[in-house]
Amino acid sequence: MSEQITSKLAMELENKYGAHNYHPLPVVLSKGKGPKVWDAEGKEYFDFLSAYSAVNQGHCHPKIVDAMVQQAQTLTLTSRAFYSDALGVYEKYITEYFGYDKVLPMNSGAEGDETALKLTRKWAYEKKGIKDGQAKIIVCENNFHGRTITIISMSTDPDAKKGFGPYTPGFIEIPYNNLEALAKALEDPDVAGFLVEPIQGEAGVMVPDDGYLSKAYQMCKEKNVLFIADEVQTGIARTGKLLACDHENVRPDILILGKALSGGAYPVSAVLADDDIMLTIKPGEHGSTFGGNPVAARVAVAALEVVKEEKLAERAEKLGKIFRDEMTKVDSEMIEMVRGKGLLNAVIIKPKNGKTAWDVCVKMAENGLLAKPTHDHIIRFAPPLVISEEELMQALEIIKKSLAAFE
Ligand code: IF1
Repeated sequence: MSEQITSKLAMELENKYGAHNYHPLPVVLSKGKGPKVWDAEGKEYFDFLSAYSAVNQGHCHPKIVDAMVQQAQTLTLTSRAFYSDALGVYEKYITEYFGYDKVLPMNSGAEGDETALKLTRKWAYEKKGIKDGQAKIIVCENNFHGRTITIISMSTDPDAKKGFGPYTPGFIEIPYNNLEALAKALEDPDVAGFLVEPIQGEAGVMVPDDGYLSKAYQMCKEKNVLFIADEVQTGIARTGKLLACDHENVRPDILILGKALSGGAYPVSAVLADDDIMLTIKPGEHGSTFGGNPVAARVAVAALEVVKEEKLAERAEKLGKIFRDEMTKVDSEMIEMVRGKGLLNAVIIKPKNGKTAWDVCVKMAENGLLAKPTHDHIIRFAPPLVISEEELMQALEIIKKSLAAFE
């Protein structure tokens, strides 16, 4: 039985017994439904973080929860030592949904990225003919792909990286949204892949110039280099299209998905590619105990169905425009810039009288809206895509009222 505890006690417990690898806002959540969450004392909030875009389908979506509960009561885990009657059904569904020959199921986003890196290296040696151990992968400055040692090895963020060496070699870092730098890096014949976020989330919702992704893709093709898209955060309708790459009609050679692939119900990630890439990994060369388990498989199918049935990409597109329009009209000295795509948006905050983005977030929480600052001066606004227009307008009122408190 779960015991009911106060917010104060919940925070004390986490501080005392949990590692201090996070600095959460002082809000203790105990319930969620659609775009809203409630704290331990019953106070209601709009959730404008959506667990970093994992909860695109809204909290506790009944269809996803049903799929999860039903499968959990039937069979939860087989390992991949055996077949299951859920996995193949999911694999057929997701590959047809995104238009790839094959999928490799994993659990976390970081594992998805790791899988893509291994796949790229294997392809480099078996198909491209790069000498064993020499393959290089181009990545972008200010990237965020997760927390494993190899992934932080390609990070340029000192907080993520410092103190965790030695690092994995084999990466070339170039500035994001810079095609000249990419062209130069692509001159190296040992380059096997270019790994890129279509919009950089952690960097503060950095939207590249129109044409960046499609030109980068073409340039990779000319050099027989794999274009690898990390759509862990941007994928699954968040930016107003099913994939952020769809805005430029780019079909990545390797596509990495996570987060909203489960609607936030379960850790589910996936790597999609065609046979000539995916089949370079043979039995015994990669895997995971939980990857593709029956619950994950059923949950992911339900989560993807919800995206189509409820037209979440179209909703994100429409509501995102309203959000940016309304925010741009707000008369506050603290708003330096509003940017984003679909319902993945950020507001750059100019500190005022010592008050920063953190203080704005604390004030918004008081007023019933949760968002989290990133890099001290940026607030990300990314509600569940099921939010209604009326609710969005209510949320905007809370944001305006909170900013006004600092005038
Ligand atoms: C944390 C940020 C978001 C991601 C992309 C892979 C992963 C992520 C593009 C790894 C994860 C997270 C993880 C979360 C904070 C969060 C985040 F602020 F750090 F950058 F979303 F914006 N690729 N993003 O954004 O996925 O292994 O976590 O499932 O607390 O580290 P994961």
